[in-house]
Amino acid sequence: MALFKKILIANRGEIALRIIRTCKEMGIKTVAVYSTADKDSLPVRFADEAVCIGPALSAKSYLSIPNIIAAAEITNADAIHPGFGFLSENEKFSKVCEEHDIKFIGATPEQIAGMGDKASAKATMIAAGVPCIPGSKGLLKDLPDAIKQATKIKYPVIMKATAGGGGKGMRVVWKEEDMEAAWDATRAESAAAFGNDGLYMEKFIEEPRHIEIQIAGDQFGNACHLSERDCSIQRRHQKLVEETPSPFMTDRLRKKMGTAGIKAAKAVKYEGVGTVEFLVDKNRDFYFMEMNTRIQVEHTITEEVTNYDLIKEQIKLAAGEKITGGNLIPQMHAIQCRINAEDPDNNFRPSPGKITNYHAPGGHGVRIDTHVYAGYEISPHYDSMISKLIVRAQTREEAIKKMKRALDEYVIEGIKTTIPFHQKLMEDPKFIEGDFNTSFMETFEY
Ligand code: MV4
Repeated sequence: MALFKKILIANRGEIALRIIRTCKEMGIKTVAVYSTADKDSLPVRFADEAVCIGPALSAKSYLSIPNIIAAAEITNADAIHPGFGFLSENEKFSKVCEEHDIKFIGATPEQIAGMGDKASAKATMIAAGVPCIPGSKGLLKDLPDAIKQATKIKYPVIMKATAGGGGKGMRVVWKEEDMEAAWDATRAESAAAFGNDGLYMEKFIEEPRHIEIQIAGDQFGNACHLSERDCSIQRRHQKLVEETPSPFMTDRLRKKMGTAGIKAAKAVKYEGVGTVEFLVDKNRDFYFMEMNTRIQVEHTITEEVTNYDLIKEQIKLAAGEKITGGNLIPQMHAIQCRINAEDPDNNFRPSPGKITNYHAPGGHGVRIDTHVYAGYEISPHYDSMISKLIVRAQTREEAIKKMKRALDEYVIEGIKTTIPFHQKLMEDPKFIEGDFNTSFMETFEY
C-alpha cells in the first residue's frame, strides 16, 4: 500500500497539531496552512512547510477553497486532511480536491450531499434497517399535511429543517393549536439560515441521551465499529464533556447500536472513519440522528480506550488499506473535558486574549491536546476551544477522580476558561451517578 508522501492540513489549532504529530510518526511530510493571525502558531512551527492562505477572517483563509488548493499545488501535497469544522464536510471542497487529483481525507461529495440533507439521510437509513425516529415520510407538503402527520405520530412532535444541523431550524410542537405558528416560524428560520425551507417531522423524544458510535469503513465494503461515546453533557448544542463507555451502556445495547452503526456505514459505502449519532431514550430504545463524515473533537477518548490512533487509521483507510480487526469494546474508561476560552460566570461568553501563565497537568493517564502555551494570544476570530483534557483509568469512578486532580493542576492565566465549570461538574452527584441526559445543562447550577 502506497501511503501519501505529503499531506496538507487544512485546519488550525489543536487538531492541526494533532494531525501533524501522527503524520510525523508515519513518515509523511506535512504542510500547514495559516492565516496571518496564526503565523506564530505551533502547527506552523512543527509542520515541514507552511503556507499563508490569507487574513484572520476564516472566510478569506481557512474557508477559501482556491487559496487552500493553490497551497496544495505549490507544495505538491498528494492529500488534504481537513480536520473538523471549516471545510471538513464541504461537498464542493471534496469535489475540487477530486478534480485536482488530491486525495480528500474525508467523505466523497456524494456522501456529504447525501448525509447533509437530513430527510434523505433518514430515508437511506430506514431502507438500510437502521432504527429511526417515527415520523413523516420525507418532507412535509404544507400546513394541513403537518397537522395530519402530527395527529398520526402523536404529540409532542418536532419539526426539523432538512438542511439543518447543530440544533438550528428545529421546533417542538406540544399540541395542535401551536402547529400553525410553529410551521411558519420554522420554515422562515430554515429559509433564512440554510436557503432551504424543507421540513420533516418526528416524534419528540423527551430527555434523550446523545450516544454516538465510532465507525470505520474501507474501500472493499468492510466496516466495523469502535464502540460508543456519550456526549449528553452539552450546552446550546456545544458538547462540553464526552466519555466512553457510556454510563448508560449495557453489553446488549452496545451490540445492537454497534450493528446499527455498521449498517449505516455500509449503507453509504463509507470509507474512512466516521460517527453515527443516536438518541437513546430512557427505555434504551435508540434512533439514528445523523452521520458525521469527519474526525470529531471527541475522537481522543475512543483512542484512549481502544489504543488506536484514529488519525493514523483515517490516513491508512484513505490510502486504501483494508480493515482487519474491529468491533472493539472499551478496555478502560476515558473522559474528555473541553477547555474553552469562555467565562462560565458570564453565560460562557468568549474570553479571547493573551495567556500570561500556563501550566499543564501530567502524570499517569492524563493527556492534553492543545496548541496553546504561555504567551499565546487567543484570537477572537476562531472557535473558543483551546485545549482538550483527557483522562483514562480502569473505572469511571477513578477517571472522575483523576480528572479532578488534573483540573486542579491546570493553570491557565490571563483569560477566563471553563476549567472552574468542569471542576464543579466533577463534584455533581447526578454526574457522578451517571444520571444525566441532553437536558442536564438546563438545570445544572454552576
Ligand atoms: C431530537 C430531539 C428529540 N426528539 N429529535 C438536536 C440536534 C439535532 N441534530 C437533533 N437534536 C435533537 N433532535 C427528536 N425527534 C432532541 C434533540 C436535541 C439534542 C440532541 C442531541 C444532543 C443534544 C440535544 C439538545 C437538544 C435537543
